[in-house]
Amino acid sequence: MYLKKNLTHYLVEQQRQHGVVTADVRLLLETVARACKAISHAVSKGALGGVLGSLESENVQGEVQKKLDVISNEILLEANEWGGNLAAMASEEMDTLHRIPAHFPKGKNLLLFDPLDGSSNIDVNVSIGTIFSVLQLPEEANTRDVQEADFLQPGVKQVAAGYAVYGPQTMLILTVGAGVVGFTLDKETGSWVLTHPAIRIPEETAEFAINMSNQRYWEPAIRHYIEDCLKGKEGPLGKNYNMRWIASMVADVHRIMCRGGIFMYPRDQRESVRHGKLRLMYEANPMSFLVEQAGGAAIDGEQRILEIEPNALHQRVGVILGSKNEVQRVQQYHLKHS
Ligand code: AHM
Ligand code: MG
Repeated sequence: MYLKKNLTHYLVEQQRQHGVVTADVRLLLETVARACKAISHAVSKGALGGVLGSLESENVQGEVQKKLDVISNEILLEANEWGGNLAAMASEEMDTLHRIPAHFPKGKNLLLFDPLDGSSNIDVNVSIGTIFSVLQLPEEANTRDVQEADFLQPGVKQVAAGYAVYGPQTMLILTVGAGVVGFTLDKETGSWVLTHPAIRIPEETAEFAINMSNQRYWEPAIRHYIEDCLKGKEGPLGKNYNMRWIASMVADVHRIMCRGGIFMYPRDQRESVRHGKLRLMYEANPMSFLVEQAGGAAIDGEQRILEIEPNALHQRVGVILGSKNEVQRVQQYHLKHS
């Protein structure tokens, strides 16, 4: 064997043997992966490429845009526009949907992405990433212009989701609904090599990830749960917990994919976080699909995230995901303290 199994090989196999991937979704995923390679290259140049720092613009949620947020968004749009597999795209960094221009063929899929997640870490050389989700265009939209409403499908309808993490290695973690696999970018050959053929999240954990500085705003359920974690072995949970918080969801979720844990960005009393901070369509849904496919669980507090009926493209949601038994435990706290 001269060639290692790579993304193309994996996707062709999924298409041929298991029938879980259609040809157009396969090509679309290859294109997204190609865009992630270009983003990885821009990220790794850092100050040498003049790409660090902020712009004067704000995105639709009033957040200051970093140069790399905008560059990554443009790379994803440019790579995916002409392939013929998409009807429209939506991004955390754009006010509304981006229809495929009329001079390109219109495909049957919708692509949603957070082009560069973990904005606060961009300028400090800490892991960041791209998150994406693929939906099918509803039948009735084939004969008319795509509308925002066509994107508002619950997460269970996703046909693929994944993230690329730009860290010490660049990796692509992917699900097409048949488990979760991981590829590492071989920067010498440019190939996404299949290095993690079956990612599973351990059901038990004693490691949580939460921004503790928001403690005074938390709802009672989260406050009680974390208090009990901090009591350690002598407390009601009977184990000593460790804490990690990178503040890049991609990097925090990636750690959980590798060794288990629970990640929480709950709703809290701050006006801007009343419904949660993270975005349902670009962050919570794709990550929940991945986590469930790896044997974990994902809820907003009470409800399974993938079953939430979205009502807006930029909707926010509370997120609690990771090792199954620990997520269920936090759900119990919510039921008890609601
Ligand atoms: P972003 O999409 O603007 O980067 O925001 C999302 C990020 C997540 O990656 C991370 O979990 C969270 O925001 C960190 O928020 P905080 O700085 O409040 O801890
Ligand atoms: Mg984000």
